[in-house]
Amino acid sequence: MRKVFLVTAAALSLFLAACGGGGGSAGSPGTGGGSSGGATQTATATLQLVDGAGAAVSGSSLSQTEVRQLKVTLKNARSQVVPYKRVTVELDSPLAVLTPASGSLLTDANGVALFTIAPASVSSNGAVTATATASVEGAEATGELDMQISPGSVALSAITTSSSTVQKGQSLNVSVAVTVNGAPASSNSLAVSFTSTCGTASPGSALVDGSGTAQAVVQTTSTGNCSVTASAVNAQSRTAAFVVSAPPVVGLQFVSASPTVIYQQGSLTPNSSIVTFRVIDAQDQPVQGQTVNASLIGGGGGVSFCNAAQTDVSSATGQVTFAVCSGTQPTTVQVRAQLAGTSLETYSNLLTVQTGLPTQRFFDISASQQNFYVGGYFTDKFNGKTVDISVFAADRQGNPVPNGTPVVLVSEGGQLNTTGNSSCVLTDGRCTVQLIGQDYRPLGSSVSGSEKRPGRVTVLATADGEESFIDANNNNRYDAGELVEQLGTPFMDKNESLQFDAAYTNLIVNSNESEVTYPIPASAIGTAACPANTNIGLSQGNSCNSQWDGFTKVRRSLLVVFSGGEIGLPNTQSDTAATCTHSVNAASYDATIDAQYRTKLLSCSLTRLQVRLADRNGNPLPADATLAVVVRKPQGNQCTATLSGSAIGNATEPTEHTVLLDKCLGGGVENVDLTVTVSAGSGSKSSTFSVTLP
Ligand SMILES: [Ca+2]
Ligand SMILES: [Ca+2]
Ligand SMILES: [Ca+2]
Ligand SMILES: [Ca+2]
Repeated sequence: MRKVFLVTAAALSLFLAACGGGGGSAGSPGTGGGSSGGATQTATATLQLVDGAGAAVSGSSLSQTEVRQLKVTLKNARSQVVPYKRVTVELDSPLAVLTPASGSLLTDANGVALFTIAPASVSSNGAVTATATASVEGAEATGELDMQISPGSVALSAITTSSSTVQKGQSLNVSVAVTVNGAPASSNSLAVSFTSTCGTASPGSALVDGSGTAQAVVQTTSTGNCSVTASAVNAQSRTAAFVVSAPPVVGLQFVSASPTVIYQQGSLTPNSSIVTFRVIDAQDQPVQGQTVNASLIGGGGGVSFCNAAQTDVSSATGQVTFAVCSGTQPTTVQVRAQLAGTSLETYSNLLTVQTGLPTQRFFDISASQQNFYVGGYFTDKFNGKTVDISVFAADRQGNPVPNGTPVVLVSEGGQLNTTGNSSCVLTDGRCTVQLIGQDYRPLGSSVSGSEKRPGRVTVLATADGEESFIDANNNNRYDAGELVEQLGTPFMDKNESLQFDAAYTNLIVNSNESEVTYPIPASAIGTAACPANTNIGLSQGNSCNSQWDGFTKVRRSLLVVFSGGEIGLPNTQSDTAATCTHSVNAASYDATIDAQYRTKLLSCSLTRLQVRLADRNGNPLPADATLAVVVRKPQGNQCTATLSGSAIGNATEPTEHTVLLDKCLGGGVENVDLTVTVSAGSGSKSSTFSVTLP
């Protein structure tokens, strides 16, 4: 009965297609087994589940452990196999996966395409329908197959480690066998997680390899009784035990001394350094809880550990620290660290204790220009030009004193353009401040034997420092009996008398003036005469003592001239160059300006003349003033003049200049003009000293 029905159904469908007069498609899908019966006239795609050997699998169940293939046989309407035709298979569920993943293959010579099909995972559970489709002679052939998927039973067994005991920092291998439904799991079919109580497993999730095992490496990071556990989904986890032992201490490392240079007590800071060592094991890892003893190697001069205890216990980072304090003298020292109860030891780098203080012999001051256009009293004046005052300081070994050492500067006149208390701060052994030309413009001194000229400015620099001494035994520190260059109380010698003048009056105007002293530690002050051969004019008289003072004031002074901008002409014709005449101005020089400081024609002939140039204060003209010479003469006269230089130059006293003459005939018609030009703000001013040849 059933067979007849099938034939009837096929015939009916053919009939319907013919009556419709449609596109000629055979229309209805073929079904599995649809090729039976003599009258079938549609193409068919027949699906069958077979094993790896091609044998039919009864029950259409996929396997978690064995190969299953989906066999698609393609036939045309005449029941002939269709070779080399593209067949596409689609699954209606992600529970199973096909190979190739594209789901399409060509049929072989027998009209058969073989796809591999497997559960997507061992936990896949349910049914899946595969639908095969192909286009045969203009019509679509399709077929379906329903398959059952059952989850696999996963088991972990036989977990093993490569060793049962390791030292911390070492690693061990761990592996576990994986079965599914009792058979070794296939490669990459599932992942096993590894965790350890004493380190990290890598990879944390390992895929099963081709031999049915999963493996990882455990890197140990702590000590004790440890374990590693393997686990997989739906499987009982497995654990293996191992022991991690502490590695032996193998070394002491010097880490740092901070800072590496400290300064002697009573000098500068810092006066202490932290010296750090590290206790390590064979893996270069820190070891905690180890006792380390320290001692000093070298030293002297009072250098010591700051704390009485010279023992420390290593921290979690394996570190021990010791503080070293400077003494009263310079030295070098090392710290020796030893692991208690062992012969393990190491040494720190050299730690240097320096004086850090400037010493008098290595303390210096200079100016970028010692004579600059400011003027005052008998001369014209100009405000606002500047010179740089630089201070240089080194310790007794000639090394720069520490950056940040302050220097105090004071000036008799003008303005020291500084931030803070008229000081500059040493960097790389030097510092610079600007001196601005402005009031106060100092006057001459009425003190007998002192400087009578105005416009002469004393600048004094002081800093904390030490007296210089002759290190007879070359140990870089003062020892009793070594020669000392004594320093007394510093003062500003405004009137260049080389002595402290507590009070005096200015020349001509009789206004009051006073020199000033600057404090030093009381212990450095005495009543003895100060040396007559060193540091002249830098200590108040009878304020020196007979001891070496490692902490007093070093000092140095500098004279800066506030030059006028015009040549001071001689008041009268000079008698030293009687055969020549020159320009004069009877009102030029005040009687208090001594003759040796005045402008003068020093010598004169038809081949050469020599002059001294000064401003009306008897001071040099500005260093950067230009000097030029021209000859005024009758037409046709060949007389020429050349100067040996073209600028006034750096000086604190009036400058001398030579003019060379050529082809000068004399007769009182040749005038040699020396012209000084001084820049002043946006313009300049010139003045001329004119000499008429005999
Ligand atoms: Ca010495
Ligand atoms: Ca002065
Ligand atoms: Ca004086
Ligand atoms: Ca002294």
